[in-house]
Amino acid sequence: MLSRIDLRGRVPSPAELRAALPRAEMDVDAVLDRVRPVVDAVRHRGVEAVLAYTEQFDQVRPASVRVPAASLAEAEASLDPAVREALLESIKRARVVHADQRRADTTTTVVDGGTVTERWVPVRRVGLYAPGGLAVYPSSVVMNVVPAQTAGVESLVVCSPPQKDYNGLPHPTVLAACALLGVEEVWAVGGAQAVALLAYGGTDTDGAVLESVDMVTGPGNIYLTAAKRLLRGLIGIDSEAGPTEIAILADGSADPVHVAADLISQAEHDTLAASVLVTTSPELADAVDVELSRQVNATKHNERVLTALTGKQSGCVLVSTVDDGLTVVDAYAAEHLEIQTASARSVAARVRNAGAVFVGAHSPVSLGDYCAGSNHVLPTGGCARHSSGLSVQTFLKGIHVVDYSKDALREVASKVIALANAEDLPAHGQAVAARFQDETP
Ligand code: HSO
Ligand code: ZN
Repeated sequence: MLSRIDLRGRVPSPAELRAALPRAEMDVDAVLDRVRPVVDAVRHRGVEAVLAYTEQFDQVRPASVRVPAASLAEAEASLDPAVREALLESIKRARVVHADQRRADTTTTVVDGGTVTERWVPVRRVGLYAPGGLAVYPSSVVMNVVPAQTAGVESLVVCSPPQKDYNGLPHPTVLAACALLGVEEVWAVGGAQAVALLAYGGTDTDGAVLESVDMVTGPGNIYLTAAKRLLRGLIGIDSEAGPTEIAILADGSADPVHVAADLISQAEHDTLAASVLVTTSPELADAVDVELSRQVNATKHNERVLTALTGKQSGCVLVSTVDDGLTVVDAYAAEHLEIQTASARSVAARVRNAGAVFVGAHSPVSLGDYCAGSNHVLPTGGCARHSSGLSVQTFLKGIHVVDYSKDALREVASKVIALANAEDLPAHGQAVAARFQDETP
């Protein structure tokens, strides 16, 4: 079922590998021209434009865009008890992990009387996006809200697309997740309109005001991603989310039933989702193929899964050794990487590039999607080479606080003046010299 690339006996360079490995194409630039007018209209016409686009794209016109407090309470009250318990567990575990991520301020004494402090300060107001589309994602509400709250973000708004079937409100499970997390401000808006409204602010039909935010995070479709790209700078963003990816590095010790199930689990998200197996064992590759055919038939979203698994973004790479496998998965830099080999922990410790690593036979990606405590908003499309998943750090900015006494400044004054002169910026040097004018040289 998976197309095969045989790299046994030769490991290309990382750059060659990147070109050779299967990958989904998501051409965000190609939709920028379609998204720009949406962003401009929301900038100039606010909620009126949001409602017009919502009608066009979501086929529904909510009475108001701000979700009433009563609807949040109602969604929480009517939540299935098992889902409620599961969401609370997911929140609890995420909170425990994210609480440990908070960076401490550091103060360095550079010289006597001269210190530099790095003070970590939360972004004041953020907009968090929970997508609609093929599935609903209350779990993504948890993954966005928990790190923001843990960072100490003061003001937080969630946006999620209005649903035709729910009277123009976001999906009730999304609303219930907001309520369980203590989020009070939720707006029923999706896609590019949501990012534009968050960036520029607006006033609802009933006078409720959405104050513009400093930062927007959360995954969404290509149009939302394009809007983030257009508005980056005016607002901060997390990394751009593309279709989800799972790579599995496995040897002959892996269980083909588990490997196939995990590849299918992420293929379920999207026809463009990527499922990649990298293995030293042709026997495992064959057994996984057999299992995939069996399990795909039985899975609910089999059409979507089959399209994803047989798409050019998915495949199986044969390698000679686990070391070569590591070279391949590092070049691929998957959003999710499972290590299903002997001594999985020590193999995992050598991974350089992955959004998240799942170690051994009992740490499937779905665990991380919901209840491991880790975050599931992770870099895709190879961005794991340079970026991290969402964390408390995403919502903190480091401020350098420079505090020098007169003596400490005097000690280094000649160096500052020399560098300023070398850059032909003598006024820079003068700003230091002016402090010592009364002193005889
Ligand atoms: N695997 C997705 C997250 C998710 N899965 C949400 C289920 N719900 C991207 O990390
Ligand atoms: Zn998932």
